[in-house]
Amino acid sequence: MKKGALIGCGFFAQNHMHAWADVEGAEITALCDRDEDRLKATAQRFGIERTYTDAAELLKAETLDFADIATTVQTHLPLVQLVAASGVNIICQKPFADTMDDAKTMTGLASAAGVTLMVHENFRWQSAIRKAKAEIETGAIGTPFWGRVSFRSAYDVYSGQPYLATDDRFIIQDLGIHILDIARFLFGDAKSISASTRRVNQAIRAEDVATMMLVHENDVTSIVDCSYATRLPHEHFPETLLEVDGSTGTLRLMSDYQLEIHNAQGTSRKDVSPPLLPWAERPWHNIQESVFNIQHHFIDCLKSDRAPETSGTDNLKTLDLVEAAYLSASEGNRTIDLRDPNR
Ligand code: NAD
Ligand code: 89V
Repeated sequence: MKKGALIGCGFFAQNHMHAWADVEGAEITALCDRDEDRLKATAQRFGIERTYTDAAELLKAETLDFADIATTVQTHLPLVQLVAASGVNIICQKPFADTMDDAKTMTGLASAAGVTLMVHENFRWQSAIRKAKAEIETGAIGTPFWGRVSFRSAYDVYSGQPYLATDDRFIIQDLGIHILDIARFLFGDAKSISASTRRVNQAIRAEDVATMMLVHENDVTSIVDCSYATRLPHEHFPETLLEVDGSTGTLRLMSDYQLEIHNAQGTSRKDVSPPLLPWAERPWHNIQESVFNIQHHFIDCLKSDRAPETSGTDNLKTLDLVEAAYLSASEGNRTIDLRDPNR
């Protein structure tokens, strides 16, 4: 049994706790939050007796295999520092870091301490996305040459996550990071990116619309677009839609989890809806399922001493896309050569 502690008992951590209860071979034995009310509420909800308001105290007192850091980005570096110094494996929420320097410091600390560090980059773990990727890999549409990964909604994300309305950066750093990661997952690493951003909702601080164009190392061109200002007749938050054109056919992941493949054999359509886990709530159930899937993967990796798919080191490439997208948007959509260290 891998024993873990959750650090940060806020809005999203409740999903982590439900998922941990379902992951075979893992057990959360202690909780930490500097907010006593949140700590107490989560401890009561999940029946956890050992609680701490200070992560250093938690690490001194507990014997752990892993720590699950579910705080917002500002505290990731000090917490990763503390956990790695205790020789404990780490799963850390996205966005991993505010800067590439912080991210590299964290991967360096984990590597020096010999601990596994995985970023909780869960969107690529949604089963609909994985089924789409599996179709591409079977050759159903030939060789992909163009793709679109799209998330457009007018869902009120600000009520659950109020910091999204006041942070200096919004949609690329919070949501685009997932969508860019899916583009990497489907088409591989990118060699260039350009981006444009808009703030449509004047009640928030930063951009709520972003359109990015990537050229991948295999010459696939992809469009990654995100919006929280898009009022559709059918709101499908939090679905990510896909369009992939290949040399012999096309793949579309449409709303309501409809996966369509068109090729010389004809057109087929499959329902790839995620399961509704017993603790999940619509419309969040696809994200909640991906939380279970990624946490399950983390424990598998610990058991088999493998690097996780979304390791800290892997996530540096997704973060680089985020940084380059902001740079491009701030310079009139300039195309950023991701291989150029001087940019
Ligand atoms: P939140 O503010 O609701 O919760 C964070 C909690 O961490 C708070 O209770 C706070 O008191 C606690 N905390 C902060 N610093 C601490 C410290 N040093 N020691 C102990 N406790 C500390 O935030 P949230 O909305 O739950 O978001 C947390 C992270 O999860 C964010 O980075 C967010 O981007 C991410 N998130 C990811 C997804 C996803 O699908 N992957 C969805 C929502 C949120
Ligand atoms: O990932 C996130 O932090 C969330 C959500 C999935 C709603 O975009 O903001």
